[in-house]
Order: sequence, then C-alpha cells, then structure tokens
Amino acid sequence: MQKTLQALLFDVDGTLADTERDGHRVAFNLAFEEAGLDWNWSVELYGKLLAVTGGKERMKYYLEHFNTHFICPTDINDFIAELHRSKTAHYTALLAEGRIPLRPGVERLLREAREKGMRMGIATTTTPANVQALLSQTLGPDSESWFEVIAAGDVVPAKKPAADIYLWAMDKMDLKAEQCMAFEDSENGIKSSVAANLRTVITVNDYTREHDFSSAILVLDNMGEPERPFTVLQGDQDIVDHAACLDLDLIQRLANSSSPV
Ligand code: XBP
Ligand code: MG
Repeated sequence: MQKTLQALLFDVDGTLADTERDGHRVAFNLAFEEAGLDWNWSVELYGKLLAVTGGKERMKYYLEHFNTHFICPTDINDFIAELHRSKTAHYTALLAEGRIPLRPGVERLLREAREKGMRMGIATTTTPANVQALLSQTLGPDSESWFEVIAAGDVVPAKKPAADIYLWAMDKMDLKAEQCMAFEDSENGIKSSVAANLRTVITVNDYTREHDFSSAILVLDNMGEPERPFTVLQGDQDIVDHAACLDLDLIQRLANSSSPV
C-alpha cells in the first residue's frame, strides 16, 4: 500500500523566491550604512557568508572571519541584534516595493496544492516578519493562512543545517517524515531536511548551483511553468517522464517511487 503524501514543506529564501542577492544582501548593506559602518557585503562576499544561515549568525561569522579588526562599542549580541532589527525593516520594505517576485512555478504549485487540499508548511531560517512580508506582497494578505505552520527563525535553538526547524514543523502538523516532501535550494537546507528524514526536491539558484545535492530525489533549475519547462539537473528521468513543471502529479510519483530517507 503506497503511503499517500500528506504535506509539502517549503523552505523560503532561494526556494519560494530568489531573495538573497538582491534582497537580504541589499538590506544588510542598508542597515550597515544607516549604522555608520563601513561594512559592505559584495555579491561575491555574500556568497561566502551564506555558508552560515541566520542573519545574526552571519554577521558574527563576518566579524570573526572577514573583519577581525572591528571593535564593538557595546555588547556584541546587543549590537548584532540591533543591526538585525534594522536589516529586517529594510528587507520588509524592499519586499513591500514588490522588488522580489516568487520564482517560476511557485505560485502555480502553491495554488494547485491549496485547491487539491494538500497540506502545506514552511520551514525557514529567516524571520517570521520576512515570511509574512514575502507572502502578503506576492500572494495577497490571506496567503499566510495557506500554510498550517510557518516555522521560522529563532523558534528553534539550532538553525539549518540542523534538523530542528523541520522537526518542529512536522511536530506542530502532527506528521511523520514519510508523509511529507521538502523543497529546498541549498546545501544547508537539504542537510537540514534530510537530517529530519525528509525526501527533498531542490531548485538551484546562482549561489547554490554547485552545491552537493546527491541526497536529493530531484534537482531542477526551477519549478517550471507549462510554457517555460524546467530542466532536470539530477533525478530519475523515468519518473519525471514528460512533465514540464513540478506539479502534484510529479510530486506524488516521486513520493511513491522513493522510500523515506
Ligand atoms: C535563508 C537564511 C536566512 C536569510 C537571511 O533562510 O539563511 O538567514 O539569508 O534572513 P532559508 P535573516 O533558506 O532557510 O529560508 O536575516 O532573517 O536570517
Ligand atoms: Mg533556502
């Protein structure tokens, strides 16, 4: 008896939208400028800093590895927390301007899942405020309610690549890993989802194209649209068959053909 899929669990940054280079990175730089700091994260440097998830943790990593001469005027945790509050304000303002669209195929899949009664959750390292801003700007004010759980940021002690955020989301939804499918974009993300025993579909982006996705059940360039088919970068072509985009039929075939991690 094949276990039917009960829920889709989505990462946010890099998966629902390409938020890092032109969103979070820009917001960090605006916060640094506002604080009178000469820190400026280039596209290239930010790619290195993405090794660490979590904006607060990423700023600490930057100081420890790329700006060791900085002398913090106050308690470092308070200083970082204040910078992060400012960065989040800048980021949500950028989203409100509609500058970060959803990636190809994301809205189509979310709407199909909603119409067909497929349960959905979010498991992300970013803050709840950032998720709310992205969803309301791209899918409308009620779209937060499409997700039973928005597991985000500091709700868990350990961020990705730890499994915590996915385990927390499944616990709140009263689901087991074999009843779910995760959707991610990065190595930290799939390490987290696989550590939670979740089968995972990857859509790569410019920062993560070269990451190790050997544990993914499918790797795509994006989720695709009927008129703009995806490209399969890794996975079983027999299961993909003639699919042009990631829809519930293909996800169900992937779930039925793969055993839990
Ligand atoms: C990506 C992250 C986040 C963002 C920055 O999260 O690691 O930290 O880069 O957002 P995910 P914050 O891929 O899990 O969605 O500054 O709010 O952390
Ligand atoms: Mg991500």
